[in-house]
Amino acid sequence: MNHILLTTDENFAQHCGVCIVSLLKNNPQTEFEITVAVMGLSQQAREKLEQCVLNFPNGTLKLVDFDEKKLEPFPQIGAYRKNIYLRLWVDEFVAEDVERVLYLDVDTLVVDTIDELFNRDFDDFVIGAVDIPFADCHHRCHLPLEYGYFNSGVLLFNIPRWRKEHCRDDILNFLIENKEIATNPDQDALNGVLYQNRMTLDSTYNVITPYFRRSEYQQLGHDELVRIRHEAKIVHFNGLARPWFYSCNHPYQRKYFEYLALTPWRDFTPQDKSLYTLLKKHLRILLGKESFVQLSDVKGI
Ligand SMILES: [Mn+2]
Repeated sequence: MNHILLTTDENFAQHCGVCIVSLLKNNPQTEFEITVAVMGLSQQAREKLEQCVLNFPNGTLKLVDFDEKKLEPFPQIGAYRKNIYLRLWVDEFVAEDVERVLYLDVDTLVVDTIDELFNRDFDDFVIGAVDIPFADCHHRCHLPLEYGYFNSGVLLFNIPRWRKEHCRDDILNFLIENKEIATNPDQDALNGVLYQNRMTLDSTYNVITPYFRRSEYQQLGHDELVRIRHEAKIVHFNGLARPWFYSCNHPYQRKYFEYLALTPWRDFTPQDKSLYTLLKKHLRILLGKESFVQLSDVKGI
């Protein structure tokens, strides 16, 4: 049994459901116990999330209510809401004997098999995560230059070590000491505390938005960019590239709606959908002004 953690509030429940469906649909040979830690979620949204797993024999869902009081000592930084810290309680959301948990941001889609993450040797690490190329956060986060800086949207947790080494307490201390500089709060703190105990996962496990822009990450080289786009396993709609906005031209927007159709939120209509945005969306592509590559370019279809 493989364990997955997601966290959501009412606003992101739909995206959480889409992410769950994408995971189960693309990993039919793997069984998952999915824990969703929630804060202030309506009964209606709870029922919808539960319905998301019903058509899949390979997934069970457990909703856990998070006690907001636990967040009190954590600083509120910038525009970030404190619910970004929920993932840090990963060890409390799963049973005592669980050793490995994959945390997924709800703005991700699982688009391929990921069972390899659960089978690889991981004992020497506390966490597994994907590098952000050319991240310029080392000075800000007091990181030695030889270590990469990882994105916190996809995290593989070694639960016994996370628990034993009191990582959550260390992260809280880091945040209290560095609240002026930790402008990506949870991500900076995870990097700041765990950089020496992190397994670097291949970029295909957290393909962030810039990989799909025509003009970004060119320094990685054409072959590497094409490899990561083609072999993407987890796509992360980070930054402003939200597929639930109609005007977004991220190549995986189509996939978002494909999985959305398998959830109780299937009747969702993007707020910005209009004749104007429809024309603009397609004209951008026709006129060669779109910064995103197309899914046909990515997958050769
Ligand atoms: Mn995210």
